[in-house]
Amino acid sequence: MRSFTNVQDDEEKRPYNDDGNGDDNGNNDVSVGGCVKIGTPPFFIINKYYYICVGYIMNNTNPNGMRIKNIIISAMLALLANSSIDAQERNIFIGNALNRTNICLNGKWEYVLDPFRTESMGNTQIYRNAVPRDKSDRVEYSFNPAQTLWVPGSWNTQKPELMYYESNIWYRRLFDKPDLDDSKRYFVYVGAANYLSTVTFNGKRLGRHEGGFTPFCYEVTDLMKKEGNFLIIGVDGGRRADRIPAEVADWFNHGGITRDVLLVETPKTFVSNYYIALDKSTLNSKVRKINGTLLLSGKDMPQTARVQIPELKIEKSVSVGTDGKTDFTLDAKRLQLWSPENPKLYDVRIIAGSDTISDLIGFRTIETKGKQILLNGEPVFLKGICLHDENPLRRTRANSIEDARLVIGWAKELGCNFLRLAHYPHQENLVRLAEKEGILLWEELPLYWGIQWHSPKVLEKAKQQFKELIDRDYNRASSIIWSIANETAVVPDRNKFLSELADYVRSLDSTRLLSAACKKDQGRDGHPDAVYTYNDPIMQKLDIISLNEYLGWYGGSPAECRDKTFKMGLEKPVIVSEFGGGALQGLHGDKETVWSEEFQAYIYEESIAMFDKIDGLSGMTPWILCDFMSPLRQLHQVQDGWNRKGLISEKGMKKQAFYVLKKYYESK
Ligand code: GCB
Repeated sequence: MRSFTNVQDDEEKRPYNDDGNGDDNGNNDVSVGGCVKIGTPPFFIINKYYYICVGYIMNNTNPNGMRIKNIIISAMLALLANSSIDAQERNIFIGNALNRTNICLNGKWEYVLDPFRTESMGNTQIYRNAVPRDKSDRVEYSFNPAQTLWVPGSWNTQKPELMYYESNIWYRRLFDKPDLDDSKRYFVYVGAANYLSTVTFNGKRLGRHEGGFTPFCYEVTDLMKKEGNFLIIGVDGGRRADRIPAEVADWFNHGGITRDVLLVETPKTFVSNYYIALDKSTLNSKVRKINGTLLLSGKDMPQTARVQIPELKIEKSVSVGTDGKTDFTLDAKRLQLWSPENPKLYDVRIIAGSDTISDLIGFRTIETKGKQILLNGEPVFLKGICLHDENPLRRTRANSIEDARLVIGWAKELGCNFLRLAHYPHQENLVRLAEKEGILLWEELPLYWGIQWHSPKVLEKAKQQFKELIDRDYNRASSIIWSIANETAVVPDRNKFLSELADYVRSLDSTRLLSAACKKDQGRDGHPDAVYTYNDPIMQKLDIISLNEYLGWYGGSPAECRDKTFKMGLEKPVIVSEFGGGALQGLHGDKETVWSEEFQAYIYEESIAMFDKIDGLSGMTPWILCDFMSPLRQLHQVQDGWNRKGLISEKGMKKQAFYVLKKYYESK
């Protein structure tokens, strides 16, 4: 029988914990968040050529003045050639890319490893796609014949030798476009690549994108050829102190191009994105209002665009000014609201010149009143579960509609109407399927352990990642909560950072609620207190107080749940955003035997009973639906690289706790 008397500090028992001081020892990547045009960081380019030149000079055992001079001149010329791209606006966000005319570039891509991140080998940049001109020519890398990786996919789980690889890989995709059309524009769209991507096309650098979970695009119109196009993307999968996430996280760092890659084709002037939502102040009106913003890209402006919702007999002309942007309002009579019980979606069409884009959009409101969350004006209890964006059966990143169906099927069987998409933006397929299936969503950024809160650069990265997520999912009725951080220590730099981020997110989107998974005040004291209090200052900025609490697993015993009460300083709804414990599916013992299914079920029983008494409890998302890959979990024969807190094993087998939670949700 296990004794719990010697269990000390819950926080200290974790494999790693946020001390609130992200170390400042990361390298200084030049790109500051998001799509960065090449040329934005001139020092990087100059440094790189300097490095190549100096490297050559230093290493050349037979120095030849002329040769070195030529190399320097050609490097400077290459620098000038590159900077001519700087002037061009290449990166632009394209919303709803999956539903546009496109060529899917998924499949087998050739690759070259670049473990030292030199970007060039034998003095030739890898993105030049060089091949020896003749038998005496020397090129020190090759895509032909090359090794291949599937895109989308995590490189780690495709080849044993790449399992823990975290440096650079250059991917290449060749394609022809025989029907190349001069009246069109072309964009490379990447659903996500983890973490830092250098995008090049037909030998030109287009830019760098930072952030492993959000989409980005670059325009390639004037570089396209009918034959022999080569798209080369270098992906650096490294963890760094100045990245988001930072160096240590309790999930597997799946590197590479992990989501779809498309070549999107648009008219010269086209609808690049739109933001459409029900105006919550008109919820109870007979004629409700739908607010929208439309963004056009191209030269054909000003012009008139049309917005249609045929099923509601809505057709509205809107004038778009020279800035390519306009706001509009639609009057909607007899609008059916979107809800989990009735996930009604309307076909919304936007027509601008020769461009037509359509999307299935649901209309709902979400707000709080006192300690309640109101969906369409009615209190809702969020019966949720946390999720990582992995398919445990395939043991890799999720990246398809089938992967999304698998987890949504399990969540529905559990009785859920809500998912917490932890700890970073999940694949768009999942968000869209959730909308069709009536599942509400919490979405978040990896603002997790060890973030450099003091760094303005890191704050910019966080803003950029949020912007990209909102650009992608603003129109999704399923998505109701933006969470700005997970379990971060309350220190002044972090409070300032998160406060500014909260304001920023609200300035982009006022149609959703804000939350963050917070810690109790009794941080490092184990579990002696009978009353848990919550006074994290960031809660002032949030709509919902969310808390992670592992009493019974990280310290304390499940039985102690009976003695605890919770005291929130604020009149706001509460979500228990994490609780749980680990169990190896198939391992049985009595309810005090750690790692047994019985022990996990016991934690669930006691925790649920404890949390259910919280005044203002509006939902819970226990940790977690499925066992997930984590390098922090190495207990042999129990974990073997898996965090075992799932209710379902990596083989798809349900553990006892699954049924404990299901029973509770059936009763709610
Ligand atoms: C947490 C973290 C989550 C971990 C979990 C655990 O509090 O938010 O990312 O995986 O605990 O298993 O310890």
